[in-house]
Amino acid sequence: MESILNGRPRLEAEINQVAEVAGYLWQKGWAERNGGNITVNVTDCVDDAIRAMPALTKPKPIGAVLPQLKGCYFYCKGTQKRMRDLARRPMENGSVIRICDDCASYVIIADQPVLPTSELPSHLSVHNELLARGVPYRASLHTHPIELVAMSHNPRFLEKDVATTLLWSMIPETKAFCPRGLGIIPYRLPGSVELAEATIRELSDYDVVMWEKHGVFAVDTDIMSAFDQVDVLNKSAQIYMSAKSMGFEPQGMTAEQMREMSVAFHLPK
Ligand code: 2HA
Ligand code: ZN
Repeated sequence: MESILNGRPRLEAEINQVAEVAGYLWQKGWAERNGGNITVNVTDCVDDAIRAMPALTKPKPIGAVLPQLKGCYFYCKGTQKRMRDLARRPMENGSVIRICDDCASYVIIADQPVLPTSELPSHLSVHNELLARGVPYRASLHTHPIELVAMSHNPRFLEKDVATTLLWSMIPETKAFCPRGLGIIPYRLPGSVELAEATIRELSDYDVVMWEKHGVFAVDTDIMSAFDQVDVLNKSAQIYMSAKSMGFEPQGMTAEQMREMSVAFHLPK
């Protein structure tokens, strides 16, 4: 079948990585039914032939004006699509969109007119902010990691940096590979403007943020790295819960051991 991926190895590699991560999300039990979203800014992989491709749909409003996104292209998971299906057939369960010159609407250009994720306004607002800040982050991930979501049902873990400090202290890797920690966003309606705005604010201090009693939102240079950050945090949450279910409060690494990690790995916090 004719696909935008044919003859474009860089774009194909990017989409294959999305498919691989979608499979992991399903295998981990973090992506029930249509749960979770992925968007990747693929503008760097776009050539003149793609720029000339006709739109498959009429322009649709994004719901926000996002000036940094002028002429940008994104791969987006489709709304109501399952991660486990996307893992096998990414171009049937997601699509490539082009942001129109008004910076307020988009068209779908390939491969099929699969409507993008219900969280498109929040995802695109985040990408707009990442470009405005000049950071090299191109991928955003929303998923429902079981143990992290369970922790968010305890008000103690919603206080600033309490969960971060605990999770970092469970195993040295977590601080090394999620060095900015886990931001916390109080419960807001899924898909709401309030949730999008709070997410953008919190992402200036963290790469991964918790949506209370719902899931996490992560950003990084590519989708595998965004997944890895969530994975190390959730691994720590699993270690914490394993210790608790053995009947004791885990000791955690000491403050001195954590400081030693920060110095050795030149970590920001
Ligand atoms: O798109 O997880 O929060 C499915 C979701 C929305
Ligand atoms: Zn969700």
